[in-house]
Amino acid sequence: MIDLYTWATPNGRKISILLEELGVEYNVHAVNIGQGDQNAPDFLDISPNNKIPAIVDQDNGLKLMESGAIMLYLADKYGRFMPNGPEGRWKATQWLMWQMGGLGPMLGQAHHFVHFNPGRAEYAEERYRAEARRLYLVLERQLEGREYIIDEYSIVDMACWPWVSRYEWQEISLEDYPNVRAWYQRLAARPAVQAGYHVPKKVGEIPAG
Ligand SMILES: N[C@@H](CCC(=O)N[C@@H](CS)C(=O)NCC(=O)O)C(=O)O
Repeated sequence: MIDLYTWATPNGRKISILLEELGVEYNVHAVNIGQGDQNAPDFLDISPNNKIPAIVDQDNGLKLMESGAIMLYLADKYGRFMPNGPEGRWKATQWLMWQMGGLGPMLGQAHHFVHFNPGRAEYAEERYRAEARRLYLVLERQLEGREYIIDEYSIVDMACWPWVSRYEWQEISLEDYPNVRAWYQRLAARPAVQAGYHVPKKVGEIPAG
């Protein structure tokens, strides 16, 4: 049994979507990052970087933080959503690293400067607005002729999708990225994605794209 520590954010939703896709039972612990729950000493014992998401695998006592590591662990534990062959596995790892090092952090900065604090730092706003557009173009090219980011539905799609679901905060119109839009809507139609989006609680509808 997996214990999931999470909040209604893109990084948190990656893991709840994966757990829903796996169809395994899991316990949800809401960590309200708006009121500082992430700094509680017992949470730091699980997540030393004091951020969600984190898991505890009750089967073996393993505690894990960092959404990319958690996704790799769960895909490995349950033997699903990662390609079997070495080339596919490395391509999946490559795109997961792209999400962890690029798409997530850059769009997160766009949320801070473009959505929450407009007019406070012109250079930062311009930089992260431009970086968001560049990253969407990278995804648009990768999805040309593909239904999923690495040919088969994988943890890579589940890692990227929650960040794209906040396209409005990033001042991105998905109409400008037709391949991304079709992929976004393809995933949004999946019952497991819908269920995982609303963990630990429903805070609004899934944006239509
Ligand atoms: N690289 C980490 C980033 C996690 C992260 O940024 N989590 C945010 C929510 S999406 C958080 O817990 N923020 C609370 C804080 O910064 O105090 C991961 O992918 O798990």
